[in-house]
Amino acid sequence: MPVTARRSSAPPFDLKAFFATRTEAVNRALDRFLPSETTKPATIHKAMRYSLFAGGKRIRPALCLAAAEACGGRDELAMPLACAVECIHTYSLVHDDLPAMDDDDYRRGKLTNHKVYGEGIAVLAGDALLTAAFEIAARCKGWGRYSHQKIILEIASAAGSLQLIAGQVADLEGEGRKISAKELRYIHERKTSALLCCAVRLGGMSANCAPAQLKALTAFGYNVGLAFQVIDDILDVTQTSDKLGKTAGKDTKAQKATYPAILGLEKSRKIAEQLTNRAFAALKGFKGRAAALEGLAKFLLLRDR
Ligand code: GRG
Repeated sequence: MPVTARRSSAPPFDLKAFFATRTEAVNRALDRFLPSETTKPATIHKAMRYSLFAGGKRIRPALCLAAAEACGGRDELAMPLACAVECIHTYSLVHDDLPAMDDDDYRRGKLTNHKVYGEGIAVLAGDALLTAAFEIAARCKGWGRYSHQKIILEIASAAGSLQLIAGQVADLEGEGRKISAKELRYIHERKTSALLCCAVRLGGMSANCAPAQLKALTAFGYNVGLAFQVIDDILDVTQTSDKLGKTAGKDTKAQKATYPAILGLEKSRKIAEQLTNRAFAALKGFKGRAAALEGLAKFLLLRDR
C-alpha cells in the first residue's frame, strides 16, 4: 500500500534543510539549558552531556517544532518543551541500556553511558536528565488554553508509570514469553508512541492551538509513534549493528516479541504504511501548514537507521 501524503502544487518540502536547521537550534538550546561539563560535580554533567550529545536523530524535538509551526506557533516558544522531551528520551535510553534492563554496550555508534561512566553514574545521569526535563519545561509560563500546570501534567503522564514506564515494564515482563499482537501494541503504544505523541501535542499547545487541532495532532502523533516502533522492530532484524549504531538482532536474541516476530516482515511493513497513512489523514485540516509534519512522518517510515 503506497503512502499517500497530501497532493499540492506547492514546491516540495525541503525536509533535509528543516532537520538541519532545527537540529542545530535544538542542540544550541540543550547546551544552554544543561549545566556545563565543568560544573561541579563535573562527572554527572559530563555523563548527562555524553548521552545527550551522542548524535541522536532529534526526532521528537523536530516533531514538536513542526507541530508548533503547523498551528502558526513560534519555534522559540516550543523549544523548552522540545528539549524537555529529548531529555526524557535520552534518560530512557541510558536506563534501558543498563545491565539490569536491555544490557547494551553501544548506542548511537558510541559506548553506552554505563560503559564509559560506570553503572552508578549512568543511573544518576538518567535520573538527572529526567529531572532536568521538568526544570526546563517549568520555564514555560503556559498559554491561554494550556496552563503551566497542563503542560507539566502532559509531560509527567507521558513519562510516568502509566505510559513510558508501563511500556518498559510490560516489555521486561514479556521477554521469553509468547505474547499476542494486542499485548505487543500495548507495549509499543506506551514505550514509544506516548512520548512521540506528547512531543507533537506540546508543539501544538505552545502555539495555543484550538481543541480540534490538538485532537488532530494527537491522532497524528499516536499513529506516527506506533509506525516508528514497527519500523524500529523491522530495522532490528534487517540492518547491521554498524548501520544502527547499536547491537542489531537483539530483539530476536532476547526472544522479544516484535511485529516481525509475530506477524512477519511483509505484514509489519504494511502495518507501518497503514499507520503512516492514518497519520497523514489526521493532518488534512491543516491544509498546507503541516508539510514539515508530513515530511517527518514519511521520513520515519522510510528511514534505514
Ligand atoms: C527505561 C523508563 C525506561 C524506558 C525505556 C526507550 C526505551 C524505554 C527502550 C529503548 C528501546 C526502544 C526500542 C525504545 C523505543 C523507542 C525507540 C525506538 C527509541 C530510539 O529512538 P530514536 O531512534 O533514537 O529516536 P535516537 O538515538 O536517534 O535518539
